[in-house]
Amino acid sequence: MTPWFDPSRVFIGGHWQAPATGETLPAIDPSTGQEIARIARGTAADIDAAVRAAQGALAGEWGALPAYARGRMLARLGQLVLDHTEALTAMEAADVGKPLTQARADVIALARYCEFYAGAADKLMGETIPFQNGFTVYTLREPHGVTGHIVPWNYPMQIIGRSVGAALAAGNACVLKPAEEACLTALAFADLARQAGLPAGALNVVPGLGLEAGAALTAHPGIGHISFTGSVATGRKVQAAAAENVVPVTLELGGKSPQLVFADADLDAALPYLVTAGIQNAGQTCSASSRILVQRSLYGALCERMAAAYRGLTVGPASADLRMGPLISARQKDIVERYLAMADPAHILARGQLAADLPPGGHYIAPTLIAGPSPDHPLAQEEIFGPVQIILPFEDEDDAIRIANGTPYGLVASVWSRDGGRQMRLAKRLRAGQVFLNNYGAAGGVELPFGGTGLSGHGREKGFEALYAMTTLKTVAALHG
Ligand code: TXE
Repeated sequence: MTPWFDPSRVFIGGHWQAPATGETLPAIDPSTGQEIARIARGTAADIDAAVRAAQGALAGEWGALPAYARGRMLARLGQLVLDHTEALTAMEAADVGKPLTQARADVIALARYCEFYAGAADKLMGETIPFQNGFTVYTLREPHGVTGHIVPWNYPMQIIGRSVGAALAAGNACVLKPAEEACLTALAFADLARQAGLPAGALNVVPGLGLEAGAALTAHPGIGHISFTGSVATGRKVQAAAAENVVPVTLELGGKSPQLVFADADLDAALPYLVTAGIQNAGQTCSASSRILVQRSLYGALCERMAAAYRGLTVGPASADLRMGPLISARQKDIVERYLAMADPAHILARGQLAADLPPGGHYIAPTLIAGPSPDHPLAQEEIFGPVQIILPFEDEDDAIRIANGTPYGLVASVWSRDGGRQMRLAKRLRAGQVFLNNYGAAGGVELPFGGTGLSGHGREKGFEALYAMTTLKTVAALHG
């Protein structure tokens, strides 16, 4: 896997250039622990140059484009992403450790975001508002200006698609800071944007460390909106930085999302979702389902069926394309192992297996299914961000809601039941930004507004809601008699 561009450079104002310090950071393959590239170590000076380039784009060619022309460029960009499916798949698999099938799905999702926002760009409308006689009042949706995008390492392409795609469609110019652990596909996206003819400065990509490039981006007074996906701790810092400049911020901070399985559920239909939602991307998914809540009468049977499914899971390098690859880093593996050490061995229902002959430097961990121990235990309360699922019994709807809503998070939730009334009741009572009825994840749904409540963050991405978030509303009141 050799990128077709030079990842030791930053992409600013339509050009590849050396970062201001000339320094680089290693890109590590999580499957092997080996260095696969050197990436630019952007700092405050590069961020400042990127913000200025974005401001220039807004004052120049990009800012002058009509909405349909922005959409046309995004459509071209989406097609270029599709044309590079295999190259991007290999790059993401090597950089993030995703099994090839999952990396390929992320490429397709990125293309879908480009397509969706390409089509939406010229359909973002204001309203006319009935007002006093003699007035005509209407609203205009205008871009914030320069938007900052801080992206984590778990789904780089999907998160870039949903946040940068919406921002560009709405007419903003973007400065993107990908995660230091995984930024190759962000840089590839920049080059594809160049190839698609995006005017210089409309999209700028500056890799670097969170405390250097990331903090500089959130503190920059030229930024009009910040989108952040990552940890709660960093999210707090990002919101504080946004408060200094009094700019809006969208925060997506993960969760502890439950699936509620009632005794009348179609278990055969549910089982694949119950397991996959916990182990996809090695559990490093903001909307991972890390809690399975089961009605008491079904608890023993479901524990057995899930345990059997876990024993059939094998973890291997991304290139082996198994259902699970490595974790992103030694640090992340350490976090997950510390949580596993909290579990009473008697409560561990099943573990998957590690493939034979794993590369020695990879960050592998066997997926683990744990019974209980109780809804308020740290294992059932905190985001582990690894392939660990906790399975807990509940008595009835009230008990299920008490446990499901009993964490500080509220990202997504699902209900498995054949009872339509129960589905509707629980969809209302669950504390979550998305609720799935007899499914989980709705296949990623680029069209579906996504975001959380509580410690899961605030603001919505995806769908049309993201376009509203990426604009500011102006009301025009004309008095004409
Ligand atoms: O996150 P950070 P990390 C959770 C998950 C994981 C934990 C730690 O539980 O175990 O966070 O992961 C940039 N100003 N999630 O350390 O620090 C950083 O460079 C501005 C959940 O990777 O939040 C990267 O680009 N930016 C999650 C991004 O923030 C800063 C996805 C995320 O890093 C910064 C990832 C600063 N001061 C982790 N410090 C999800 N919601 O899906 C860091 N960054």
